[in-house]
Amino acid sequence: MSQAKKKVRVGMIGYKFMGKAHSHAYRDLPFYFDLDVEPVMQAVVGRNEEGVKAAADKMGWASYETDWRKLIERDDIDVIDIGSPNNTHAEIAIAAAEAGKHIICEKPLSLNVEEAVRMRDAANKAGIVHMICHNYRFVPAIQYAKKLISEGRLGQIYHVRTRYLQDWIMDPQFPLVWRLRKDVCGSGTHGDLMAHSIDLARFLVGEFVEVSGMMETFIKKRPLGEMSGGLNAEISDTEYGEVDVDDAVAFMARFDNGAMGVFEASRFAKGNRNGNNFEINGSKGSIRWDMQDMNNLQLYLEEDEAGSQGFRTISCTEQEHPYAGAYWPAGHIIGYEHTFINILHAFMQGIAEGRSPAPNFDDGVRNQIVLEAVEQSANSRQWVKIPIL
Ligand code: SOE
Repeated sequence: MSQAKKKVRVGMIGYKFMGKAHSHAYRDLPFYFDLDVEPVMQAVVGRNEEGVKAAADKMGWASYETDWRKLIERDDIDVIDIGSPNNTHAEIAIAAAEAGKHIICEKPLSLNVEEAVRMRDAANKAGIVHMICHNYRFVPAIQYAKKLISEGRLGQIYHVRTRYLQDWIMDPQFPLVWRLRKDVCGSGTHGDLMAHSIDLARFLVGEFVEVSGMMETFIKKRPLGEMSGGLNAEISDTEYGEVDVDDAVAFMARFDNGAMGVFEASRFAKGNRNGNNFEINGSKGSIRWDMQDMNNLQLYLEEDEAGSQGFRTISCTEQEHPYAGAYWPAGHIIGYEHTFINILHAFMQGIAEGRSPAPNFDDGVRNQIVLEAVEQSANSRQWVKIPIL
């Protein structure tokens, strides 16, 4: 007779865009993967009772709360999943760690390095399992790129260049929502989009050594308003407020292994809805990847026969490609939502084995250090060295 799996009872904070992605992933996870534990969608939290009740019913949560503190006090909750705005992450995560709950937290980890370090230290002191939700690491094509680079197939890495471009706030009438207010989100495009590119570069290339950056805010005042679901928003007031975060950011970097990096992120790149892409060049080959064609990896290998060399498209949907085999037969593609299933798979297995898989709060701290160094550099117009904390 097979033994019942240990139940891992999840309490999730926030039920909008990321809440929907995480809820879907918890529901589908056991469908695709044989886990060593059984995730249970125990409770969801939101401040608006009507909204959170409807979300719980629709997404399959067994109960709801309107105050995250109640969730942390509950002894039928093992995991706190944080998808609320950035200025809430530190307080919630530290309280959750002190209560002995495992934590998965949306990116960026916090508003600044000081908060991120406190979160990491609290999590490590409590001995709980922790992760930060950099979901793009879990795209099969990116996991495969990591394998190729680790095996030395691209040789010594010389260049990484990343672009993360969107266009959803370009209308000057798009309101001053929480994602555009420094006190709530820490930074704008930088923490929202560039944080992902920094994570991918750390995953695939190495650690940052120094950076030189620039940042720009194109629209300086916006009407007040709130997010209304997905990336939509509604104006709630006739008043205008000052925008105090970046609309676009670019920086250059040096890595510990001698590689050079060029990074660009913007929410002012018309026509780019979620244009997250990069190219890496090594002494023996290159790779290119684009989120809007996420199942494919473009690979150039010098070892290919002369005359047939060139970038070729690898459909990362075969059994050999990490995570791909859990889904469909080769060639049957997966999408954005599966990146969350994959990362939650890593998290649940981490809980089963009592370890914090990468990217965890240590990665969150290192990411935040790079984010902050780029901001310092943009303000001072000087190169800034990356400290190790
Ligand atoms: C909005 O810019 C957003 O949803 C980010 O917050 C996510 O992290 C990114 O993956 C997609 O775009």
